[in-house]
Amino acid sequence: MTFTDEIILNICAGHGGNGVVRWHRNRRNQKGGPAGGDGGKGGDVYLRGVRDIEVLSRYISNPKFKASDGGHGGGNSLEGSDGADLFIDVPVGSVITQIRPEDHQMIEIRKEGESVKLLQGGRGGFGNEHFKSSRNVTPIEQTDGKKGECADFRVELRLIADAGFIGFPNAGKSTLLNVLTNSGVKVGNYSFTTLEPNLGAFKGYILADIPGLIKGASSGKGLGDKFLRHIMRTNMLVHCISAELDDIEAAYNTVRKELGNYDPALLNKKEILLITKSDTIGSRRLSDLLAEAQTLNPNVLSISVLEDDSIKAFEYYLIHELKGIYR
Ligand SMILES: Nc1nc2c(ncn2[C@@H]2O[C@H](COP(=O)(O)OP(=O)(O)OP(=O)(O)O)[C@@H](O)[C@H]2O)c(=O)[nH]1
Ligand SMILES: [Mg+2]
Repeated sequence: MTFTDEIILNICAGHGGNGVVRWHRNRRNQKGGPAGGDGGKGGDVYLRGVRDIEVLSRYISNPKFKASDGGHGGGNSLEGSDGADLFIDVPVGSVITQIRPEDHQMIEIRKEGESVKLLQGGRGGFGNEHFKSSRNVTPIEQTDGKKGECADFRVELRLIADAGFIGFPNAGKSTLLNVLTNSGVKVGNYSFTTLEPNLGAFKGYILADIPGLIKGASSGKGLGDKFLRHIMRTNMLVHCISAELDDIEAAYNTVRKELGNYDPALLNKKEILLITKSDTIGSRRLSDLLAEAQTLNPNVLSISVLEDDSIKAFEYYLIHELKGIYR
C-alpha cells in the first residue's frame, strides 16, 4: 500500500429524525390527544488519534464518511433513536483543516486515543405531542429533523517521533531502525531504498527512519522537502553519516544546510551525530573520523550493526538522551 500523508475527506454528521403526527386511540379506536413522538438526533462525528500511520491510505478508495441518521418518531409518544456517533481514525500527528464550505478550523491530534468532535449531528424534529397546549389539544404540526453538518477536510500527517534518523541515502538509517526496533523495513545497497517514513517502537519511544536527504532536497531534489516536514515533528535527530564517505564534514554540512533552508528551527533540535558502518574502515581511520566529527557536533558516536557492543552502547546513549529531552 502506498503511504499517504495528505488526503481530503468529505464528512457528514447524521440527519435528525422527523417528528410525526399520531393520535392516542381509545379502546373503540376513537381518536384522542396527540401522541406523535420526536425524531432522534443525528450522530456526531469525531476524529480519534491512532498510532497507525497507514490509516490514511485506507481512505483513498472511499474518502466519504457519514454518521448514522436519527430515527423518526413513532406513535405512543415514542422518540426516534439517536444516530450512532462516527469515529474516524487518523494517525497521531494529523492536522485537520476544514476547506469547504469555508476555510477554517485547524485541529491537531497529538495523542493516541484522543478524540475531538468535528461535526454536529442534526437535531430531531418535534412530533405533534410537543405542540399540545391548553389552547390546542389536537395539534397537527410536526417538524422535520435538521440536517447534520457536512464539510470537506484536509487531513495532513506530520509524524511525531521521539527521535528521527536522518542523513544521506544509503547511510544505514533503515538498517538501524530494524536493529533497534524489529520493524522489518526494507534495506538496500543503493540510494532511496526508503521512499516513505517508517516508524518503530524502541523501549517506549517512537523512532522514525526518514527517507534520504540530498543537496537541494529543500527545493525539491531527490524526494524533495516532503519529508522535511516530518522532521519538524521529531523531538531529536540522529544524523547518520557512513564511515565509507571520504568527506564527512561535507556530508554533515549538506544535510544541515537543507534542514536550515527548510526551517531554521530544525537546526536547534537536539542532534546526535552517528558514524555508521564503522566496520568498513580500520581503527585508525575511525579515530580520525571521530575526532573530525567531534568538531562538528560533540554528541558523537560510531556504530556498526555487525558489532553487538557498538549497538548496545548506542542504545544506552540514545535512551539517556531521550530521557534528557523530556526531563
Ligand atoms: N558493513 C555494514 N553495512 C551496513 C551497515 N549498516 C547498513 N549497512 C548496509 O548499507 C546499505 C544501506 O543501508 P540502508 O539501511 O538501506 O540505508 P538507508 O540510509 O536507509 O538508505 P535509504 O533508504 O536509501 O535512504 C545496506 O546494504 C546495508 O546492509 C553496517 O553497520 N555495516
Ligand atoms: Mg532506508
